[in-house]
Amino acid sequence: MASDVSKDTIYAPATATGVAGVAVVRVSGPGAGAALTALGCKLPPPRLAARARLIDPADGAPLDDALVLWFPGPASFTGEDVAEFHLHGSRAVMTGVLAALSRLPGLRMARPGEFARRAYDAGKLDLAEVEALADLIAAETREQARQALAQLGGVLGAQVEALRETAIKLLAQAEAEIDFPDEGDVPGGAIAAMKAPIEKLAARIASILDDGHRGEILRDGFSVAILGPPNAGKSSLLNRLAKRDAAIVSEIAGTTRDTIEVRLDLKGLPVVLWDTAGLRGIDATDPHHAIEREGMRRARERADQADLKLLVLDAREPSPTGELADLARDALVVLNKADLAPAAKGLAVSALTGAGIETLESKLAAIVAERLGSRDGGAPLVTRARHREALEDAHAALLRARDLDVAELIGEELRACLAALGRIVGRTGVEDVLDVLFGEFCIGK
Ligand SMILES: Nc1nc2c(ncn2[C@@H]2O[C@H](COP(=O)(O)OP(=O)(O)OP(=O)(O)O)[C@@H](O)[C@H]2O)c(=O)[nH]1
Ligand SMILES: [Mg+2]
Repeated sequence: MASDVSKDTIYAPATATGVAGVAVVRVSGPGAGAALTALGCKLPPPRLAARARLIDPADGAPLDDALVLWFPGPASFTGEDVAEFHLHGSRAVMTGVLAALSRLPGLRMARPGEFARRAYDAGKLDLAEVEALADLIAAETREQARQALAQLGGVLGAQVEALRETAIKLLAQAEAEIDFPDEGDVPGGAIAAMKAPIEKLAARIASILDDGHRGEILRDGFSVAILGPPNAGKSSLLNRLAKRDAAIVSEIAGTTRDTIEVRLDLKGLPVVLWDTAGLRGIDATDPHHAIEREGMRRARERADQADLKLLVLDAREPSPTGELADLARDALVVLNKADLAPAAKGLAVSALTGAGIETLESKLAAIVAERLGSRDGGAPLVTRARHREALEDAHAALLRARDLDVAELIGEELRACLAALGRIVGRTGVEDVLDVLFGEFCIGK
């Protein structure tokens, strides 16, 4: 067994607490096999479920009639020996099994994320995959789950690995130039010859970054700010789209002050709706309007942050003026209260009756899908700001390297590029440079 005996054996419920048909307890570490036998199970064949009557080792009392699984390391999620108990999902059974495990020597309750941490330490997952695992567990919509699954499949890690390989080769060339500067035919020729491949690598990273932030938007939700004059029915529309009474609605103009946020699953796509205070011209100094002014400030802030502005107008007054006319230029304009203005033209809806809402939902979904859809059919690689920052750092280092003419300095920048790329998958990457350097260049010649 490949387990490291210096490590604790950890255990924890793998399923949410509460009453359920089945609840899973996972054990990982050198004592996992002993935990199975201590609770009265024979070690089942690897990766095959076996039925087992679990008993409390303290007094032999029955704990559950369960299924158990045995994953000897290293072919397991954490790379260690892993045991799983698939229990009846009651609090009493769960409590009994956890208590029995806690009394076994060398076993302790896992800390949050500790199983994934061990998988990462064992090289089973790179950092991007650990993040993808977290995203998959948190996914609320179909498309988020798909993206997380692609990431969990290692798409980003594979790309980064390819970029790193190229950068390592370039660094090896720079190092060779430092050690043996005069071996080329033309002085400085080797350095000049590096410019084009460095530029090409920078361009590859730039094309990965040029993705319209699709991955991050899909992960965080596409934000839609609902804007418009007071009383247009913005909050009513939010409630209608959310299918619940999330925001207060009243006939008093200026009802909404704080921004209200609602998350929606719009045809598999994650959308965050922001309801905002109505925008109108008010006296900027009148203290009676202080709260409304603050509400309007927040509304404008949301308008700037949102991925899409949804401008809601009263269908009886469909021609905005001033600030609202400016907003209308790059907003999706909706005419609400169409029940009161049957002749309204454009995207007419009624938050009151529900008329036109399906059309609006389809329109919204189409806009979101278009913004999140890929130009080349591929899933976006960058799903977190952390990836983007690291790739931007790597890109910047390459551009600096391209403009340098001293091998030592070029080497420095290439190392910075490698370090930035390494951060994505969670490694530093100096040792492998040496391997390539000695492997590719015949030092003793
Ligand atoms: N007839 C009709 N009335 C509506 C419709 N939508 C909203 N209303 C009414 O219009 C009034 C204002 O609705 P709200 O949803 O509070 O409007 P708002 O745009 O959020 O207003 P503020 O928060 O004050 O900016 C309420 O009395 C609603 O019942 C609609 O489609 N048809
Ligand atoms: Mg409102």
